[in-house]
This record gives sequence, structure tokens and C-alpha cells, in this order.
Amino acid sequence: MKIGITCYPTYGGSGVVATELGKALANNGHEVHFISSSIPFRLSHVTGNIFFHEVNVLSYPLFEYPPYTLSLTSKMVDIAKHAQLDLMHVHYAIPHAASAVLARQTLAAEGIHMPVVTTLHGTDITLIGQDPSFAPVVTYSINASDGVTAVSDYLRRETHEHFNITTDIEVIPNFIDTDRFHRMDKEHFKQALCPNGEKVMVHVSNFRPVKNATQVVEVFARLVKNDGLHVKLLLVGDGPDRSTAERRARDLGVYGDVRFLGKQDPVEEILSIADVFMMPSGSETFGLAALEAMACGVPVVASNIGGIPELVRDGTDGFLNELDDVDGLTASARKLLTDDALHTTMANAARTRAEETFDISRIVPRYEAYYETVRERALSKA
Ligand code: GMT
Repeated sequence: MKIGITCYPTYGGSGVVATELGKALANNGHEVHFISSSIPFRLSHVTGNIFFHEVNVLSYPLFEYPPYTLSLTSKMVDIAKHAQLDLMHVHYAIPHAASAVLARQTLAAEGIHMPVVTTLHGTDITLIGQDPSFAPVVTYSINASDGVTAVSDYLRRETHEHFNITTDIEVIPNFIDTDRFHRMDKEHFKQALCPNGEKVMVHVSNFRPVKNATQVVEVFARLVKNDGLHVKLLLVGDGPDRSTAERRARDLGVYGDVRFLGKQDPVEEILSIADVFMMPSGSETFGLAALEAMACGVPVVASNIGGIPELVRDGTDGFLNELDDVDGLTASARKLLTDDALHTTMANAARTRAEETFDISRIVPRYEAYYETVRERALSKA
């Protein structure tokens, strides 16, 4: 098939999923056209049957806000015509689903069929999408899509609860390439960071308030100061709460044992030296960063919210604690850092879960089958 993919190109789970999906589809012989404001950060090579089309946003004295959504729509129309796309798959509803639906209507006026699949990822449904300034268009563009997927059962339920949805939503969970994400021998790196054999706690996020990165620092300080554990904390990523987390580490007197590494790729090399992965998020529809850790054999300590329990099994491949329960999160991390036998069992379980349930080879065929179903359904209606 010839498939158009639109996503946010920046640091974020929906862009990662869209890009990895596109690369896997191209690997399976499909022709994939990425249409985005800039090249997605995980798309390092645009070769063979992968194409990238940048959306050019025109400024004009009259425009206080240049209308990106319309420029994206026009680019979709242009690529659909010239590359003869069989289907357009958009990730994150705002504004991509609305652009795609409008592009489909524009093309239909010229007798061209281009079914639209929308994948819902997170705050497009759980937060920002519910704002009255977006909700009517989000509702319309979901219902008008030819196919809709959600990355967890939780997200599917939330969509039905908060929007007037008249269409079926297919749950296709996120996935991981377990050949790329696996525990590697990074002893030299570990030695450099932990010269005295300290254990390693890792947090990876975009440091938005919803990620509760400061709680990771609080947990870490308790382990070091109250329990006297020899641990280092690595914080990967960047965003609005990074400076607050840095300040908290200084105030708690643990800054010397904390490293803020900023945005890093490949993250699997850092995960390869980790003993515990922390995800105390206030909202998470899936938790892709936790899956990346699990694939590298790192047990997860996370909040028991959203879609996380569909990924991390409490007491099997990590521990889930009530939201904002810093004592509980600390106790969970303490168990994993002090009980080697428990750690090994959970690390193995985490890796097995990633391989057996979320490996890319199991999930990408589900998207391919779904595309076929959507296309047949859309063509039979046309
Ligand atoms: O929804 C967001 O705010 C951002 C989005 C993203 O682009 O990173 O994250 C969501 O999608 C990811 C990929 O499907 C999920 O793994 C994240 O759990 C989800 N984030 C939230 O729900 C906060």
C-alpha cells in the first residue's frame, strides 16, 4: 500500500510510535510518505520507499496565527494525488484528524478516494481535546474518520466517556522493537557513572508537569538520605519541569548523585545500565517509555493510573503505587534495589512481557490488517 503518515515530529511518544510504524511498514514493502512540519526525530534515514514531505506554513501580514492546519491539509491533498496514496494515517487527533478529514473531502470532490485512519494517543483525548475550544472538532473528526484506533483499552473507554462517539474504536497497543531495545553490555559507561558500584534509577520523559519528575527526585532523596542506599539517578529528556527538578535535587542535598542528561538517543544504552525505571505520571494512556525500559530488562515503578496497568503487571514486572504516594513509590524502588533475587525475577518478567505481548512483529501486522479492513469498508461505501 501507499500510506501517508502525519505526526508531531518532536520528542514525544506519538511521534515515536508513528515513525517506528512507518519504518516497519516500509520494511514490509509498503511505500510510506511522512507529512509533517519537520522531519520526525526518529526518522534518521529517508531512503528507499520512505519519503518525507515538509509542511510549509505561509506567513502573511493578515495572519496573527498562520493556519498550519490548512497548510497541512493542502499538503495531504497534494501528496495523496501525486503519490496516489491508498490511505492516510494520522497520529494525535489535534489538529491532524481534522486536516485529514478535510483533505479527504477535498479529494472526494475530484473523485479521489483516500480513507483516513486516526490514532488517538493521549492528551488529545484525556486533556486538551476536552477543552471546549477543541472538543466539537475532535468529536467530529473522530466520527468522520474511516478508522479509529486507541493505544490502550483505557484510552478507548476515556474517548467514549468524554466525547459523543458514534464509531468503533479499535485498540492496538504501542509496540517496541525488542531486537533494538535489549540489555547491552555498557560496563564502561556504568563504571564511569558509578565508580563505587552504585545502583541506577532512571526516569525518561519530556518533563511536562503531568510526568511528576520532581517526585522521582523526592523518592531518590529518601533512598539516599533515609535508607543510606548507594544509588545514582539519571534523568533523560528536557521540558518545563526540568529546572524545578534540578532545584529540588539541590534543596534535598542530592544534586551530586543526580545527572540530568537532556534529550538522548539512543536511550536503550542508558536503560542498559538501569536497575529501576520510575514513572510516577499523573496521566498516561500507555507509557511507551516504560515499555522501552521493560524491553531492556528494567523493572518499572509507576503510578497505578490510566493505561499503565495494561502494560506493567503490579508485582510481576514492577510495582504500581497510588498516584502521588511518594512513600509507596519509595518502598517499591527500595525493594527492587535491595533484593537481588526479586530484581532478577522482575527484570526477566519485564523483558518477556515486552517480547511476548508488545514486540513490533506482533503489533504492526494488526495495523496492516486494520488498514485493509478500513479500505474495503470505505471503498464499499464509495
Ligand atoms: O498525549 C500527549 O500529551 C503526548 C503523547 C506523546 O506524543 O508523547 O503521549 C501519549 O502517547 C504516547 C504514545 O502512544 C503514550 O505512550 C503516552 O502514555 C501518552 N501520554 C499521556 O497520556 C500523557
